[in-house]
Amino acid sequence: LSMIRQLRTDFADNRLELFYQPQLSLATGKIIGAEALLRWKTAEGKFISPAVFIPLAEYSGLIIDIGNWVVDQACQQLNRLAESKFPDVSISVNVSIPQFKRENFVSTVIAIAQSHKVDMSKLELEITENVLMDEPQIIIDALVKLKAEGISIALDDFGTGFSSLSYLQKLPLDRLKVDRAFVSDIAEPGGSIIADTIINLGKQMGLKVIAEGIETIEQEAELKALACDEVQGFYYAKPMPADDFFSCLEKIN
Ligand code: G
Ligand code: G
Ligand code: MN
Ligand code: NA
Repeated sequence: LSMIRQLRTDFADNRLELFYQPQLSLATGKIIGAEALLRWKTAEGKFISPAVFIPLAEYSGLIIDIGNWVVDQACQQLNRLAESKFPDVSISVNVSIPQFKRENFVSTVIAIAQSHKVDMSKLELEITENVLMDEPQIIIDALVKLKAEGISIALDDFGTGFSSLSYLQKLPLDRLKVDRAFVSDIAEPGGSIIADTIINLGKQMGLKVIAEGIETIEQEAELKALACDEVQGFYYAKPMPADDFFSCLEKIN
């Protein structure tokens, strides 16, 4: 409980920061986007992982205000990108289930994006398949509305959750993210079967496929052999502050 109180205070005091992890095209080696990832910077300057505090934010309802702030921050960086030499670079933000369940979630996201006049197609929302567990039709309707505004949708952690493949076709998706659980053993004998299958599934559905959690050159080579489109992982870059991400773009693109 005291940690929730601390999170509320620190959020109000601007102690949350969005980091950005580059996403690269395997064909060109250029950065094509970034995933925005929250970090909580304590007064002592320590960073606390969202794996620790996102569940608290969800439980306490704080995730609504934090989530809106995340979209706002990402839109600010999108406008910086639009004015830079890299206007085609996109930004993805993670959205948790309680955010999606709010009646005004869709209109709020659209209002924030419109207030910044961003190119909607450069903003991507990452959802997990678990979002479909309770009321799939409500979620599908919400995604269709976001899509109609031009916002992109990615399915994150694909294959690790509790949803049925039958929903996959009903979702207005742009990208499929191959979870790092299916990348970690990809360079071992027999270790690439699931990644191969997910990549083919995504491509046959007309989606871009991005693999995450790439840590070695061997994993990259295997993903190239499997014709995966895009990659993200510590092998390329860790999540970093916005200014570092722009330096990274200057260096790589
Ligand atoms: O950055 P890290 O790997 O520690 O992130 C851990 C988890 O926290 C991931 O599942 C990620 O999706 C989630 N996460 C990170 N940033 C955000 C955010 O801005 N909003 C939500 N809802 N989840 C986030
Ligand atoms: O659940 P989600 O896919 O949003 O989680 C993203 C998380 O994965 C982030 O917290 C990020 O820090 C982490 N991550 C990104 N790249 C790598 C990697 O190459 N290896 C590992 N172990 N974690 C990674
Ligand atoms: Mn993600
Ligand atoms: Na993931």
